[in-house]
Amino acid sequence: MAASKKIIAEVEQLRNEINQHNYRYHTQDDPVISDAEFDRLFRDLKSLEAKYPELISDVSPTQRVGAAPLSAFSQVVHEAPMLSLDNAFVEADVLEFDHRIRSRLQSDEEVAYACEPKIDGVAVSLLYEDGKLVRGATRGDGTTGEDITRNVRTIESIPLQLLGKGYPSRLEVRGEVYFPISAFTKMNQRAQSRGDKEFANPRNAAAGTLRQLDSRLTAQRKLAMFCYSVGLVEGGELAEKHSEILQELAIWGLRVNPLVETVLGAAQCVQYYKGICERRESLTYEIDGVVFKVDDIGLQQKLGILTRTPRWAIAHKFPAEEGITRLNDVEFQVGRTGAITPVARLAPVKVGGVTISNATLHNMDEIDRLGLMIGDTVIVQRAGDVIPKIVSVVLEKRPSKTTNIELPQTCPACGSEILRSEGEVAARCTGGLSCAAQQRESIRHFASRLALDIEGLGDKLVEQLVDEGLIDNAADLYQLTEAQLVKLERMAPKSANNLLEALENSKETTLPRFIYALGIQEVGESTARSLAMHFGDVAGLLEADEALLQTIPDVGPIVANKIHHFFQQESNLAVIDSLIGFGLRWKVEDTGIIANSLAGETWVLTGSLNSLTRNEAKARLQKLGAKVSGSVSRKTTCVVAGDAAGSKLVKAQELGLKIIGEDELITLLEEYGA
Ligand code: JCF
Repeated sequence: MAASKKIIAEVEQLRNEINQHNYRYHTQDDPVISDAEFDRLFRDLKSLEAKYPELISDVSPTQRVGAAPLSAFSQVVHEAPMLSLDNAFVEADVLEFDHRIRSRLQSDEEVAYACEPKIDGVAVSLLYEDGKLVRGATRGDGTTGEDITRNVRTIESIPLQLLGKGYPSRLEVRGEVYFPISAFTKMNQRAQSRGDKEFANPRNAAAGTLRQLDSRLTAQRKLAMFCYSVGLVEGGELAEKHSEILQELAIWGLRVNPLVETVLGAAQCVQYYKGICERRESLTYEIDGVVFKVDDIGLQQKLGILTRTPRWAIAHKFPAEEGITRLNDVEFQVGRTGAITPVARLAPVKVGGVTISNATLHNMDEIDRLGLMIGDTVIVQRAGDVIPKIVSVVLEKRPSKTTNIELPQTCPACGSEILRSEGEVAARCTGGLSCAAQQRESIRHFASRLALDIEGLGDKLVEQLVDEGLIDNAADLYQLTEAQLVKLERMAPKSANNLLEALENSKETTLPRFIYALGIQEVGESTARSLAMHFGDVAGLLEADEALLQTIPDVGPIVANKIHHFFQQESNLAVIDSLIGFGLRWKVEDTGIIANSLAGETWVLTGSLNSLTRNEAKARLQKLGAKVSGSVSRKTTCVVAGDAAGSKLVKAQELGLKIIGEDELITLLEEYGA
């Protein structure tokens, strides 16, 4: 039986009512009806939808239960990069932050800051199109994340349909998904009673839950979200203050932390921090500090963005938590470039809810500085995600029998001599790529997330493959066969095939990732990107001498020397040749954002262009990190005026914005390599 107009209206009405109550309950924490009444509305809607399945829509509140498992998440390239935050640890860092901002802005006046608790969860991006939730993604490396739409749809504080009207037609909202403490504790108690593995803390639990391929499992665990900013905005405008944007988000049904406040000047930021410290224990979620943001979006744009962190925001982190324990032993690990790192083996101790049994000691100088001996009682510190460290020795508790810590003379992995060159802190194994530990670490680096991102090739597996003698270098990965893999312990045919498929997929990469993956000493992600932009291919890079290398941004004499040295080694060239031989290739185009040269800027294209299309111009600007908007406002950084530009040009002139022509645009795009 087809649904009558009356039924359609009834379904519509029920959905609106349920959405409103859902919002009152999950977002505002202020329900107006009882749970039983809510359940009744929900049941009514479900039974109508069962009777008239053609009325079921993606945004119906009944559609949050999860769906059949995916085999993998697909990747999402963020249209505007997802940034991270610079950290402040002490009051002086906050004062300095404010000082930097005021001197950059040349302002004598106090700056208004929006302050909020910093949620210890997982950063997530939500994309709404015409008010409908169409995509949820993880932050990933900030440029590329994973598509977790099915999982975010199960989170009740995330609206499937925005409320009210006036929202931009495309709106990307960002925030933090977290595990409420009470739900976390209950889940771990249940896991414990069943003998299942427990999660270390709510953040890990939230991350694990969001990465479930089976969204029905995600639906069972009650995650929540607070929104803290917007990314992409198209087809509409938002307010000009960060705090006002948050209010707009709240009106549209998105959940915003009620403790957000705007203050004037650094002293009030510090006050805010102290106030939140006092409330920390009483919150229903974990936080690891507070965030201060310049409230005025126009000022944010003036201040701009460094590679990954905005200049206009800072996280004031709570002090690390400390514990006291005994140093049982020190072992020496060999890194990717042969650097020998001493690692402390500790008597297990609980710090901030997490058991610690290892800590990094960085290098021999650090051991000297601490005056550390085996058998000592030590203070260990853990801050959020970072590796725990030893901060001091409790000398009063030093036992009569302690042992000196000495740098071994030979590499614990390959037996080659260990050398400590003049002027270098690190001692190094001289075994080079014949050292199994260096092989293992360089292959791990090659497969890691910011490099070739080979799914399923974890640390353990690399170790197994190297130990079994199946691979010596990254190129060998591409010769592995199913027959070899299934012989490994704990490797089912299905996982073997998944790995081979992941390897095949990894062959299509980008030049910056490839250069980074080579693991050249001193060449991090951002230097790799500069090298890729400068050379456009590996051929020129291989031949570059130190003088040429030094003309590239970020490359000084030391880095130039390391790069040059790397490409002088026959063994490295052989690996690169094999990789190319196995079909590794990189797209120069289509790599998403290739540089953050225009990050934080908003551009508007108007009028008609002659030598390139609007879409092409837009894509090239976006590759440089710019946002391209359809409308001119005070927030616009620059307007490109083509032929017969009309009202937008007039408005730009009225507002005194920067206006350039097509030729200037092309010069700029070429200059930045887009
Ligand atoms: O609550 C957070 N963990 C949080 C993270 C809050 C923010 O306002 C953030 C953030 C990461 C980056 N803002 C940025 C720009």
